[in-house]
Amino acid sequence: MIKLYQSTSSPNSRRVRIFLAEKGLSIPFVAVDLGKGEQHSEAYRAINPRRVVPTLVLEDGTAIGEVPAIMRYLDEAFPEKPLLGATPKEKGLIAMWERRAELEGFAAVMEGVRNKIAGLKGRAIAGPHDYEQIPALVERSVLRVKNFLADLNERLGQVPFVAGESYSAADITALVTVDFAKALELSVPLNYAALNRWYDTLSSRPSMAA
Ligand SMILES: N[C@@H](CCC(=O)N[C@@H](CS)C(=O)NCC(=O)O)C(=O)O
Repeated sequence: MIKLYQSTSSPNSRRVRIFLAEKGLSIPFVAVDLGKGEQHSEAYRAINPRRVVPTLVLEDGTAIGEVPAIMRYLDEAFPEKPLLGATPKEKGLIAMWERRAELEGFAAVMEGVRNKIAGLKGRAIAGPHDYEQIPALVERSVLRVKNFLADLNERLGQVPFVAGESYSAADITALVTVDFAKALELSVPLNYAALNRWYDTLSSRPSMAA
């Protein structure tokens, strides 16, 4: 059976957990304790030399890292209820919006958090190499996240879901970003009606707790 190496506290792992829940898939999870540094253990490095979670391991031992790649595998291997689109047009649009959410939103929060938190000193970028924090980046990250939230509110004033008419992987990445932004003490402004409406709609889905 396929299994997912993941961490409860990891927002990247949460993107995949929500994806699985939305598809109605239940697979075994293997916990990787990032606090204890288990991602650096020899055993985990043999699975994912990039030393990050999540990693999906297939029945034959093949290891797939990187959230969008894991999502791609799952959507193709289990085509029922596609979250990356069913037609070429949907696939293109969802990939575009999911990538924007990741690059402009999720990565901006990650940059801010990793350059701010004391526990991540010397680990400003996840992976096999150590990088010192650059505290001056935090202010810019906060600005980027604020702009992302404003842009997302504008987008959701035009369409019900991030990529258009239906729920998709783009909503998952955007939702996890909004929750993750709380680590930078950023929440959705009350007057962002469209973004708050979308967040409330998504909150009622069972996958929210994943
Ligand atoms: N690009 C990777 C990023 C994965 C990543 O950064 N994961 C974080 C947790 S959210 C991690 O494993 N961090 C380990 C560390 O900080 O050493 C992906 O898409 O999966």
